[in-house]
Amino acid sequence: MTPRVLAIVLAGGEGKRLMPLTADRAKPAVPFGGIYRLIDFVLSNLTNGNYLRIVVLTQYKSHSLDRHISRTWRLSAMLGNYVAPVPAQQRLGPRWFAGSADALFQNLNLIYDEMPEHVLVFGADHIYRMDPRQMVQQHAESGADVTVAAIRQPISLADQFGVIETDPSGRKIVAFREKPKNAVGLPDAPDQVYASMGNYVFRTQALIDALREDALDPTSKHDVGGNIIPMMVKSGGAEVYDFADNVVPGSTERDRGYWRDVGTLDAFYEAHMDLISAHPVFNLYNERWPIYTGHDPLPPAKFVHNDGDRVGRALDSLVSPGVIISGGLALRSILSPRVVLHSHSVVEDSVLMDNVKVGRGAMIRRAIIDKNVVVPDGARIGFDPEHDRARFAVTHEGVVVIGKNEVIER
Ligand code: ADQ
Repeated sequence: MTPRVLAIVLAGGEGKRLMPLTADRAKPAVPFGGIYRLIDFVLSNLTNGNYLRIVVLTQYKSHSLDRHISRTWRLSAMLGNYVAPVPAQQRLGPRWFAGSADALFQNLNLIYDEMPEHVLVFGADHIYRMDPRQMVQQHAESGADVTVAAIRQPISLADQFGVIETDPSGRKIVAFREKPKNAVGLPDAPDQVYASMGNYVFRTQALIDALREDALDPTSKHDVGGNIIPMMVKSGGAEVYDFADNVVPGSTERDRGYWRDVGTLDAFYEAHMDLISAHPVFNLYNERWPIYTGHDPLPPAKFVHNDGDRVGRALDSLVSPGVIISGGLALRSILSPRVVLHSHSVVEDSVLMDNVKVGRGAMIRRAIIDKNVVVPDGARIGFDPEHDRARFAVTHEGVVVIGKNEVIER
């Protein structure tokens, strides 16, 4: 028999480093890859793995996230399945969650309601495919209090992750340091660390006990990575699940092991660029492990030439339903639903979100443009760094980012 499992997705993060994309939506609701939202990836992994009782803990600017979940993620209620967004309910007084462990603590009733054998606690803002059953199986066989999914990452990124040290067997966690400033590399690869992916499987009682103990500690930040996992490491019950061992049905040598934390605008941009090569390292076309999302009933993308010599074209690009390329050109770009490129416009190496309109002769290079922005005729974006910095956000790597509904002067 498969064990009873409750999955909890932590979706309350603010995503400050993704501003302006998170100005009025929670990070897990940020659009990705034309037709998806970040949260679709974790929810697809869980549902493809047949974990069909899922609560999503939200708090910060959760309106568009709630709407997306309730429109898209409707599982069969008749079989007792659900994806339920649960907003911060201030059960324990008039305050928001202090940290992710506090969010879990305040929702312990959801765990008592289900009384599962294991509780999956997964983050909501990563791009990856993972079969969670393989992790749960290792966890159940080992009898650990918690099993933490881990992946090797460059040591330069150590201060963004929970960094894990294991005993010589490679399984038992002997140290877990949340976002350390001076991490030490792995014995076999000094330029790498073993990073927590922010996905955990807990033995239910061990999680309840740890959350209760943490809630009583006035010095705690009530954070899963910062407090709960280190507490379980101390008591000797924490193990690691190596993501390199995960084999997703339908995956290939090429896209196996792909995982991206899109916590910064540059990482968000790079993960998009990973989608568009002829043989992408992240393959959206694996039908044995689909990434689910919601669709408006839009017409197919249309390519027309209406200006004599100008043919509407797209190359090395993802083009969503409802797009019209009318005498414009898209190169190495992601066009979300309802984007329109007018004659003589050129969009290169860019991510255009829902309903962006690009005027006649406008040129866009290395940009992320959020929903509903109208790019005026003849505008230049991504060509003059100084002019761009004066008007828009520009990332460390020089990607121009224009927020939702922003009005662009010519
Ligand atoms: P971070 O992502 O920096 O590191 P955090 O900001 O706590 O940690 O976010 C983790 C998840 O919890 C995200 O999905 C976020 O949306 C959500 N979240 C945060 N606060 C919440 C709250 N109060 N209520 C509900 N949800 C909340 C974490 C781990 C690291 C690990 C990285 C991997 O702490 O150890 O290496 O993820 O990216």
